Amino acid sequence: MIRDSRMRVELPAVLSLGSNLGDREATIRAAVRDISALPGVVVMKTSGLVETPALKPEGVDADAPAYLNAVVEVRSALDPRALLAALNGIERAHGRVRDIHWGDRTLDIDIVSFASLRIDSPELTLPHPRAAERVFVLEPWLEIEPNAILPGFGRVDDLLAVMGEHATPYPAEPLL
Ligand code: A4P
Ligand code: MG
Repeated sequence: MIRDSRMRVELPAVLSLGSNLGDREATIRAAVRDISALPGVVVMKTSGLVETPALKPEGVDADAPAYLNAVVEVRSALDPRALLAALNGIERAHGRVRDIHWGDRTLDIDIVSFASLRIDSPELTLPHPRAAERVFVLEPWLEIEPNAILPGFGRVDDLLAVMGEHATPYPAEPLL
């Protein structure tokens, strides 16, 4: 019998991509292609790019290179841990090094939500614990899913309405 980490069903998942080093747009574009090439993963929708200043643990850092971010919606036959492992592989392929917490990076891919799953472990927390307060995640997500809901936090349009902040749209061709 063949055993693997693919589920029998495909479930919807929302991924956030970010880059603030190197050719940010090219890296995010290549990463979306890499995601769509993963066996068991289909990219359903891609947002436009947005630009925001780097958020560091101590607050916004206007001296650090700014980020480009985008959100993609996928259907995944990989279970959440297998999907995260595959996404970490794509980060590594694009030169991601992990040294400083929230440090500058060529590519970060986070799982924002995976169906309505709630998981609370250090290796994988679902939904992503900081997505609800990040305009650079919520705005691109709302663009592709006007009725988006962040499980446990509520409607994305409501979350954005109370933030009173905006990310700057970054003109680019569609990501896929
Ligand atoms: N991990 C747990 N849950 C998840 C999940 N849902 N998705 C674990 C992805 N990873 C998850 O991540 C640290 C650990 O989180 C991993 O081992 C993984 O198993 P990391 O990518 O190695 O390091 P990180 O990204 O520096 O840490 P962290 O805490 O995930 O950072 P965030 O919250 O992702 O913030 N400013 C702007 N403007 N735009 C950005 O995109 N991103 C960050 C990173 C900071 N500032 C930013 C942006
Ligand atoms: Mg991350």
